[in-house]
Amino acid sequence: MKRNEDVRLVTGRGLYVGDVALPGMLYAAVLRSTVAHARIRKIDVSGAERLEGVAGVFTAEMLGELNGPLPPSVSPLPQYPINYRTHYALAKDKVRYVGEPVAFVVATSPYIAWDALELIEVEYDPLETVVDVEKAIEPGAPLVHEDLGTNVAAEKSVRVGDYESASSKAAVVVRERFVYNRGGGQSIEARAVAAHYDQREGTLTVWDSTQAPIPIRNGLARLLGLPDTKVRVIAPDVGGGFGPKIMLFYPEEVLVPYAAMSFGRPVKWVETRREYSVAANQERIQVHYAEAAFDRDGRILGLKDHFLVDTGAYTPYGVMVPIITMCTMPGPYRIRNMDFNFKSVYTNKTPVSPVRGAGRPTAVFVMERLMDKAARELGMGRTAIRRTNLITPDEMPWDTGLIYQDGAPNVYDSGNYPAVLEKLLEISGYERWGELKRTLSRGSKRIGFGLALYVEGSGVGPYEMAKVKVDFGGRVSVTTGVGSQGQGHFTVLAQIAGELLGVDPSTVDVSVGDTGKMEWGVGTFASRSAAVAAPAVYNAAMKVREKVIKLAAKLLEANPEDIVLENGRACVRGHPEHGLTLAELAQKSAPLRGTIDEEPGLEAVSFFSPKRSVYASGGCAAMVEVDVETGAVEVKKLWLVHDCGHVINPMIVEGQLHGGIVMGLGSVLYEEIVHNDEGIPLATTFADYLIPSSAEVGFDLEIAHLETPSPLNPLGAKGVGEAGVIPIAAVIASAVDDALSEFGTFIRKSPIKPEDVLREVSRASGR
Ligand code: MCN
Repeated sequence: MKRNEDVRLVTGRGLYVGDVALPGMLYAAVLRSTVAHARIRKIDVSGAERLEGVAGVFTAEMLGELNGPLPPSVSPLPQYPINYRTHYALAKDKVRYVGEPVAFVVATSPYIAWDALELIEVEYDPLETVVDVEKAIEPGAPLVHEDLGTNVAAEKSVRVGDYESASSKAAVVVRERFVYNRGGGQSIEARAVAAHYDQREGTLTVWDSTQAPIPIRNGLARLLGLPDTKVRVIAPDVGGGFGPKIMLFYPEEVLVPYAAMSFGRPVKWVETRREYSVAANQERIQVHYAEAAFDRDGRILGLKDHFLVDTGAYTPYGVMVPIITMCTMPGPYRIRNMDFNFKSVYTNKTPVSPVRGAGRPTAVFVMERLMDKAARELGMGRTAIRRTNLITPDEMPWDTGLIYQDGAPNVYDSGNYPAVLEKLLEISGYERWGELKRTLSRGSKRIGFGLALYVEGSGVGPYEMAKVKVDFGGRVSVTTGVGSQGQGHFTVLAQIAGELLGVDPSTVDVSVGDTGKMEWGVGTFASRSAAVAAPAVYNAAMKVREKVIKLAAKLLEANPEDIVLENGRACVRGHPEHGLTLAELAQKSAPLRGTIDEEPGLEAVSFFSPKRSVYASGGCAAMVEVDVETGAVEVKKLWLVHDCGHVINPMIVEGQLHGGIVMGLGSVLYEEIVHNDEGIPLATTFADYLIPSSAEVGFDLEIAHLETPSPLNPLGAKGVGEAGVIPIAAVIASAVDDALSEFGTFIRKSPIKPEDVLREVSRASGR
């Protein structure tokens, strides 16, 4: 089936926040810090206030009760304590990164608002900056938050089994320092917020390009002192999220509604691309000191990984990223002894929160690099060492012994990792890798093959809710809180309700991300809509189905077991002419006269709350060409085997994997957020921050699916939205090393830029 949302979107009928236009609207612009670390001595807004068309200028002092730290986006887990520090809506006393909001201007046009920013004078007393995460934990490093006395926001040690004793018996211990650098999620639409306060009704309506409208509504109501029935947050069409739009709150998400209430006029703020490059959260940046111990046959005896996560200036998302990294490290391997330690470290940079993959690409990069290195040292094949260590289906459910981001045990619910590996070798023509490497390498160009395996905890709870309804015209509708940023929810959720109620899914209306229609839910992140929101739709649709069948059986004088729902009708099995349309049944369920036995209407609300996360898995192989003279890496072919349990919509799943893979390639080959020693970001446009274009993704891509249904939800589904991105850095590093095997290189860093390749070749070959 085609995607239900596409005709509307490709014919320009989408509604993005930028499209929201209301009479009397004012426009906002944000003055951002141009320095990474400084005390604010003075802010003079008088020049801006005098500019014609400026309605008002805010600084921290003018925000009254809002002049305090914003609430964190996630509640702390008792197992993982943290010294939270979150943004103020506007910086007070001190700025801690380039891009931090300092003042907020509201004017009659966006151009006047931007002009006014130039008239605001800020005097900064510069402070020493701390940019590098390893230097940030050294004694005497400048402190991002002086009151803490340290830059360490959180430190956690976790032990499973006894690594020291296991490694003392090892034949080989491989050790490395790995660095995965900073990157972001680049949605086509940057962030945007519009708000309107209706003074007569006392209601606040906010349009927000967010992945989590319901938590934003709940938080805004509390912050602004309104009952939550008076606050409606709508995430209309959202032009991509990729993680950074899952904040509760960004400063602008508070400032725009506050300004709308202060002026009694609608206010809109639309972020520029350049602002996004410093003000939208980023991720990835970690440094790992990792080692793994193996016996002579290549069996893993234990894994040790002490790592640093650069969390930037604040910790809005707590320690979710390092927890996910840690829990992704063991991957599909049978590892009984583990020793982890992570530190989440403040630096003078844009804050970190999950970006598609959320700490997993780093974990897979580190783990798979260790596997490759061990294979090399043991003289084993990269495939053989993996095969030796894979958890088998009869060992499921497999408890890693760790505690996951939802506070529940990190237990793999299902999966068939040996089958993933064998399928990957089959579709990638593994037996011919050596021959192709020899025959296709020529001149300065070397061909190499890589492989990487992974397990991905997806579909975290706590719950989602859905409403399914058949209206008097027989139209089926689904309402859920989880917004779509492009994932295809308008199609997949329609499919689930349509199939259970016997109607064509393309006729099912799906409404997402509007607290005026659905008040309960959490949001679109952690690849959870298939595993959490879709089961809620399933539960609600099942309730409606039962109601339809019961009513039809009564009216048709038949047994409920004999009622079938198809083509928008409820009929007696074998007698399609003996039936009623859903429209007729809906009308009869809520008549204008007489009495009824049940609640009126063919409508039901239900929820789904998973006990734990569900664990998807996959394997990726790549063929690359590396030019040893220029250092350029070109992907020639990529194969991915993925298991997200029952695939609800194959086309959408395939599209999600394609998108993820391309994002992964950006992360490992092109994208890097670089800062100089003063904390000034050096790549703030797409001329400097390279994202893959169609020229870079013209390679062959083959995807195969395995389906081991999850026992933890009624659809057997596991997540896929982040899956493509997760193995890419690992697989490309493995392939680059293979291509450069004559030099004996070992890639320890992502991204792998041409200069890294050349440096690695010279280092390894002693040139
Ligand atoms: N699906 C399916 N069968 C499965 C699993 C999923 O048909 N077994 C479908 C789902 O119904 C949904 C899509 O595949 O339509 C992705 O499902 P899921 O893995 O549950 O992920 P979410 O819908 O929760 O989306 C979140 C995920 C994340 S965390 C990021 S980041 C991300 C991503 O999705 N951001 C995206 N994919 C994105 N795709 C687009 N176009 N834009 C983004 O911002």
